[in-house]
Amino acid sequence: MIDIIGVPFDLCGKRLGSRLGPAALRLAGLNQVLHDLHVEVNDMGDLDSGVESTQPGGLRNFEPLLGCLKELKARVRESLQSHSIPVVLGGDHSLPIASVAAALEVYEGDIALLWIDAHADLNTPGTSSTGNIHGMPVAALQRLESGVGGVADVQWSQLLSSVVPHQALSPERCAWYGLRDVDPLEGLRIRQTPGDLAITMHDVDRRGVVETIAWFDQWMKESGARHLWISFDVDALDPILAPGTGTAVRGGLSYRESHLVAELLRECLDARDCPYRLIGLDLVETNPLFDSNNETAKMAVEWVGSLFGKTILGGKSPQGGQ
Ligand SMILES: [Mn+2]
Repeated sequence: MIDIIGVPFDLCGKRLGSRLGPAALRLAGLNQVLHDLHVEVNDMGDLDSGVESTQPGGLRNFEPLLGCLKELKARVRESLQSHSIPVVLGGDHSLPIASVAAALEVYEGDIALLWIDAHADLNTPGTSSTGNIHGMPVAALQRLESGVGGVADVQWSQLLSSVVPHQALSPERCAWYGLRDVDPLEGLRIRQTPGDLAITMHDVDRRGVVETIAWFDQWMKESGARHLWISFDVDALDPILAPGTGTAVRGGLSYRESHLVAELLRECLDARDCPYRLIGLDLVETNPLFDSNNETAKMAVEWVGSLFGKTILGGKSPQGGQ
């Protein structure tokens, strides 16, 4: 069973408009694609997203974000506790602070995170050049220090204490895929963490999807985590094919590469000896205001279909351990 949770919240992103993402993804046929795979889908509708409000000296739109994250976390927790797979439709990429936090709580820290994105989203208020919280979720989940003082520091502490569990996400349980726009201090953080896994577009160019997903599978097995959360930012895709995002960066995954990523992840998950399972998914940063004929949402929906087992001939892939 999959629970679809729409979150039309875009107040912490670079450009407004990803609040239209949940509707665009539904109109692109998300529920039908999953239904055709014989997956039971429970569409829980959309959460309230609040209105713009920023305190002087504070993080942009912190108050509405906090309200939204608390509600999302409760919804994702319920979904996980009922053994469904929550699929969170954003909205901007600040939302996984809540969804992954819920998973950390329910599974008592036994999760790993696969962050498929052009960006590492590992900034803190102190290192961010924009102040947009959608570039800080991985740092929040790891409970990094804010690196600033004043109101913003108080708010960061409030975010960590009220959303992120004390048992934070271990940096050794974070993997990135498709990176190509990483700030210098984010790069430094990633390089200084021995156990994390950062697969960049350079790696994809050089070694291809098959080998890099094999790295990921091996890393998952060595991490010992039994639960996998995937956070998929559509800006991982090449903007020539998927222009509908506020944070487009040229040189992303092609249509074929992105599908191969999803198909191979499904093969890994379906393998008889796979020690981990997929527990949840975010699908974020779809922004129809920058799109052309809803192509980005359609591509994201097809990608989800591949992740949940759609194959060209139907049935399981021959490599899937069946
Ligand atoms: Mn991104």
